[in-house]
Amino acid sequence: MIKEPYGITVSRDIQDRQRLHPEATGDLSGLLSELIVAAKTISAEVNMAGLGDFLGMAGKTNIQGEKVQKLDDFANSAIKRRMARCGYVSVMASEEEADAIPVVEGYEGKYTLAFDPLDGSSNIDVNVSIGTIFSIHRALNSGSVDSENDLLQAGRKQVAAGYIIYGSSTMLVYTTGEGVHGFTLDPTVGEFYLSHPDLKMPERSKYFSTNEGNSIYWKEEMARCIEYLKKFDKATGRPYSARYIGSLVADFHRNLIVGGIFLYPTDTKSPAKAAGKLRLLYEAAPLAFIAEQAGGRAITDDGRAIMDIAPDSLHQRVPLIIGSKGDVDIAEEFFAGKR
Ligand code: AHM
Ligand code: MG
Repeated sequence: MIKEPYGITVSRDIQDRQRLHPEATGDLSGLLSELIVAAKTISAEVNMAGLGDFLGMAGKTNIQGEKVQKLDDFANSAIKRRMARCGYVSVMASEEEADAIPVVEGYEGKYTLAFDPLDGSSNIDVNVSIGTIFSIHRALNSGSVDSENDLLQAGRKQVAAGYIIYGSSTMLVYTTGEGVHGFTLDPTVGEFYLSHPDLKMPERSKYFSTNEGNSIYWKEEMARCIEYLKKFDKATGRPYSARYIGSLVADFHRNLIVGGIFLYPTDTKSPAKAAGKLRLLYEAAPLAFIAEQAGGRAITDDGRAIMDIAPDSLHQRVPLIIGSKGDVDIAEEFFAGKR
């Protein structure tokens, strides 16, 4: 059966939201629209993976003798190409590139864009859901040479954030600070339609999502938290079930829809992970914005709100505890030594 809101396209939704702000110039709407075009291109390519020889490592040659571009390189280029001359963005950061990415000279706009072009890319070869994550800030000094600094702003200052999940269907989920809205791609006409208006995360859940294979490297607080969630206690809805895809967008998306807590804490596996695995600018902060807008929470394992962390570098890592508010509250108490 067709749901009531079917028929509202994402462009219409963006325009309607823009009308609520008479001072808006339309640049943010324009930027989101360009991103959506890139997302459709990536979605089409993801759906063709395997057929188009996109699987596996870059540097291979396909059957026609053409150089094969790895899918995450493709996604990175697709987004950069849309942004380079759109006039809405001044500078970008991508998980795929070490340095800040400038736009074509003369086309600098008033926003910054940080993105993970294809998160969970180790899952591409096994046909598991992957996603694109994006975070948009207002540039501090549009067009200035100090553009990397423009990208280093706290999540709390985001003007928009979202992700596209390439799963059993392709969905766009985004927020501009007025709730969280989900759109499903109808691939036959190439249009995203509003399918999940005003998403709210359940206050408590029955799912935890973490890589238990890392448990020998966890701190005691994390280990005790997970043991607690696995213990039987009918009154508090335990034990929780485990759900872990290993693809952040997919794990987050499930928790957004049905509730859940995702934990990627600091661990002692490698020096890099002493600060967590996931990246602040284009993984943790945008998902934290969405979580908070949907009634959830996102913190580090030392109790800081992800949204309030001032980044010190483009690829900074953070421990990430994110999901249903009641569940994150419980984890916070374990990490603070109160349980
Ligand atoms: P990536 O950016 O290299 O794809 O890594 C990020 C991914 C996330 O999607 C996922 O949550 C996490 O890494 C899984 O890590 P692990 O395999 O250590 O559990
Ligand atoms: Mg990633």
